[in-house]
Amino acid sequence: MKMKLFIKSVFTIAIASLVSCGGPAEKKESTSKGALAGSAAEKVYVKPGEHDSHYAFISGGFSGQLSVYGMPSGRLFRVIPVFSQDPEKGYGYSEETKPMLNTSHGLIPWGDSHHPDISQTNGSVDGRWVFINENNTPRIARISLETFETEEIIEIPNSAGNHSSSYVTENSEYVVAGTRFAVPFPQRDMPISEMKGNFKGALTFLSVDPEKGDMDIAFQIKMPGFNYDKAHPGRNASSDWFFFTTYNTEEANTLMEVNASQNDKDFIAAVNWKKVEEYVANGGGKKEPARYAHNKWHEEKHMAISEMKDEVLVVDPRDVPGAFYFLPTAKSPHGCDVDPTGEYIVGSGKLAAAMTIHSYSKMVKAIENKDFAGDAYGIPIINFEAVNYGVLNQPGLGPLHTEFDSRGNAYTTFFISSEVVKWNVKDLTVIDRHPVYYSVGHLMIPGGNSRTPDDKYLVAMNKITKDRYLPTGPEVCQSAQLFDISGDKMELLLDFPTIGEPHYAAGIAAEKIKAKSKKIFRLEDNEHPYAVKNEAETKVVREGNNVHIYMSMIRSHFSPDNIEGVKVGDKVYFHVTNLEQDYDVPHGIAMIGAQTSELLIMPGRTTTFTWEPKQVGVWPFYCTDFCSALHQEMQGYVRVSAKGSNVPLKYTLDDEVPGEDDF
Ligand code: K7E
Ligand code: CUA
Repeated sequence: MKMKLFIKSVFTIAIASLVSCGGPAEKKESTSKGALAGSAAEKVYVKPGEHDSHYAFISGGFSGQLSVYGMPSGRLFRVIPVFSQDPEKGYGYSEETKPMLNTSHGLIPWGDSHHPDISQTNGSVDGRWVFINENNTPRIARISLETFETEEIIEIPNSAGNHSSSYVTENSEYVVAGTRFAVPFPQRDMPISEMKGNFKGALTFLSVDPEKGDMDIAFQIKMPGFNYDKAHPGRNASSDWFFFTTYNTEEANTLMEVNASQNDKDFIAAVNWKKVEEYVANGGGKKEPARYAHNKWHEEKHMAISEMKDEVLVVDPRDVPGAFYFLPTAKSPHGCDVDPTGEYIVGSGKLAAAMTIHSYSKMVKAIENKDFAGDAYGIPIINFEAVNYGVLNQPGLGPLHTEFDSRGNAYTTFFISSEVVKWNVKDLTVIDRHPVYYSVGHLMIPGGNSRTPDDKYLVAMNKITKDRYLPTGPEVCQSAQLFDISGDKMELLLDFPTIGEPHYAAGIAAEKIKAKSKKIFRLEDNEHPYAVKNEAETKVVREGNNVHIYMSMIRSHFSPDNIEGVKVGDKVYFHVTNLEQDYDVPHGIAMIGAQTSELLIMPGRTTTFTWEPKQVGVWPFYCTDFCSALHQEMQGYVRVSAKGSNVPLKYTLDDEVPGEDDF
């Protein structure tokens, strides 16, 4: 990783000079022009108390999370915990959320999140859910845009490096998860050197319930053992298709930087998912054993339940003629992007001098005419000339990703030459270029991967910042840069730091989400088995060595707040219900010596943490969230006696047992 970065930065330096002599000279930063800087500031200024016009959901990369920003201000609102534990929110620590991180390998406390994608209706982002993939231990998550919480995580079996994921079809029929690494399918013990022809590449299609969003693995396609890097669904006419870039069509298993860069062209795999769906509906495919976790949040119960599943429906591409083709594409392509019309399929060959743009209508014709150049493992390879719309020559160095506006323009990031290039998709002409600081990966235009881009802003996400911010030791932040793309020229407006490594992002107009954002959980709907609806119901129950505290919290006390009769060796469950029914009145709770995190509990919600006291004494707990003028008074004690002591179990609030007489 370090080595690679080093090589990349050497490249950057070597090539920067190359580009700056060839490229337009007007690229001096707006900081030198007072007037320009002023207008940029106005464009990102959101007055105190006013709202941003857009949400941006930016992946956290190796943080495993998804962060929520406002555009154009670049203000950070929230980090949604998805694949990594988050003590700030108790996610992955509370008994209710731990099952969310369960996998066939056990509880995995960390993940690598890459590509958020917002659900769509009729090819437009609809603001219901965000999907995001975990790369390391292959998983796909679904996040509710009412609660901004992770509602579902499904593990992807037979996959490794879940990277060509998680993209949705035009009506969110499917979320796609493609494997980056070819692996034995199913996994087995075999010599690595026998990879070629024996490893496979799984492309997994997850169905999405149109009402509730619940996911399920519909089918898994056993493709040849290439590396499937990125993916994009078709749009409009091409909407029955899904496209995947591949690299390592050499099927090399060592020193990949050399051995996987031999072929002049790799492929974009075109998959007609409608045909596969039909085949499966007619009984096609074979059930194969596979172990994977399916974790779902149950809103009424306020908890996640993890289920282990044991088989998956596998489709051999050779059994579905007419559904699979390879489109030759230069060279080790990374990004795979389809324009809003659905006609142009852009492959970003990160090692090639030219970008390959394929034509969907040419592809259809070539398939009709069987204009093929042989096959790979039984999948026809379409002749390059027969499918290629054209190439964009020397647009920059190291193209990675492309997004689109609604006016026929594409915007591509160039990692090596550190710039965003705007080009006309039909004419294949470069219109504008703008440097970014530095080494840009993805970029995002709200709806820019859909039929209907909302194209005022573009966010470039950069891997390296070096001198852009105040130094913070050897590790400096990664960052995003906001552009105004409403005019002919891109205008850089703002830099803002990001959390973790921003790979991709998804953006949407705020109106599509704002009004339905949840404010509280209704107490009367709370079916958590340990919930209490009022203080009279609070109690402490001993079951052997387990002590269950049914606790409530309201401004500004806990009930009960004095507990005695707990012993060393007990496992104490704090089941805590926040009785508040007002917006923005969470309470927190933390217990000295607890080996979990604090809990931050929203109004109407019940959450549980465990505590195994190791020492006798009288131990305090307190509210961790400053909730009222009497927040500091929101506290209590648990008396812990020696193992085998006969101090009776007792729990009180204001010296009374809750629920008795005056309660
Ligand atoms: Cu989409 Cu970063 Cu996962 Cu390119 S990847 S940058
Ligand atoms: Cu409740 Cu502070």
